[in-house]
Amino acid sequence: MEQRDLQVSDREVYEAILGELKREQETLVMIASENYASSAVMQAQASVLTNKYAEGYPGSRYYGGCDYVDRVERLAIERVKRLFHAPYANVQPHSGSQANMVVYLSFLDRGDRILGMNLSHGGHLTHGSPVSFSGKLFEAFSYGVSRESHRIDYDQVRDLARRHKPRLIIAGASAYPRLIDFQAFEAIARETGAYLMVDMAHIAGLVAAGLHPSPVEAADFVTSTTHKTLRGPRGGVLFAKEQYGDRLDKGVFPGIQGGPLMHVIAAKAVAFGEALTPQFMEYQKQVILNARTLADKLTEHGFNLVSGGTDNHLLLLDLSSHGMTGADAERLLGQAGIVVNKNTVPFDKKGPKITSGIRIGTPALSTRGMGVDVMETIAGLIKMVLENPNSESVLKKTRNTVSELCTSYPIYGKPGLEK
Ligand code: DSN
Repeated sequence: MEQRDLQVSDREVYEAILGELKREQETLVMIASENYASSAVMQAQASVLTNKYAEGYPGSRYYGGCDYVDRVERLAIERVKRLFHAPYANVQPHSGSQANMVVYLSFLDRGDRILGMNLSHGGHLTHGSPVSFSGKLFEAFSYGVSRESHRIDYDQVRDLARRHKPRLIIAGASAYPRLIDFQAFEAIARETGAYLMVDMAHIAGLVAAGLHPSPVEAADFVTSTTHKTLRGPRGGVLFAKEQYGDRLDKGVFPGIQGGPLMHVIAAKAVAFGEALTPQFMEYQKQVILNARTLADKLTEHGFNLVSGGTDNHLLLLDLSSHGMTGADAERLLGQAGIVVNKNTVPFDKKGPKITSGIRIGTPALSTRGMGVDVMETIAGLIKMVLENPNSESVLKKTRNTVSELCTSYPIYGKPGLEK
């Protein structure tokens, strides 16, 4: 087979990738669920392992020639179990949604009741939203945060669980800036006879570093993505109590997936190895410190933060008092080179396409090496842009500062796909 570099063989795709690299280098990525995987992670993902079919599990495959992929999958499993002190792990789910689906389809019957966090209070689509399979296949109920504190209303969770007797309670969130009390969820699940699943996708890196309480002991099942705070390749992973392992393995394959993505599993193994290092713990400390600094500064600048602050890697700004929608704020900040996403805030009167808030996260900027001094600067930039929505000169000045910051904190060495 003739070997040609992508740069030569497919200019269109090459240039699109180069454009994305430039965008990631030249903007401040503050989407709370995004991060920069290491070059080693990307190297593993871009490897020949993409060529291999390996349905089944290490030592028990439906294809020959699996010696090396077996080695890689065993490494990934062993490392991730060590990282989270988990008795069982499955590294094959293609995504967090797939991992959640495996749990539901393995342990629930169609029409069973589930209880998850309201999407507009910070939950996730796959926790029972009517537009997702989770709300279509199961009878979904939702809990939320208290109107006063914006923290999860555990009394409401208990009341709903007692009243509706769900078969599964789901904890975990996509836009919740506070610690989650997994033991409180466990007590409610035990009292009401429900399984407990924790989707720790957003906080997995913090949990791995011991900076957020772990759900592994409290929950029957724990699901996660591997690419958010955990900083691996895009993908999913699943943990459970030992006794559920066989059923979950069958639930992944042949339940809902065919051939595992062995190149992605190799990249997961690399990321889990990185997460076991002391540097990773330092990184996660910085993620939290940066989020707190941003929260404090933005509060000083007169912004209203959902729950008044943050304990983790993200914060939610409620912009109602600034007379601005989340959609407008996302657009304005985007023009200035600060990339965030619009997000509903609890009890939002606006829909998900407009919203009253924005979600801001620090995992990606912390990976670039930015610290609290930069966060203080960025808080000032956010204030300038949002308080001067019609000022071209403010936009220009902000873009210049963003550009200087991005140049000082490169992501993968010099811009360009060439190493
Ligand atoms: N879409 C992800 C997020 O941005 O939080 C959750 O899956």
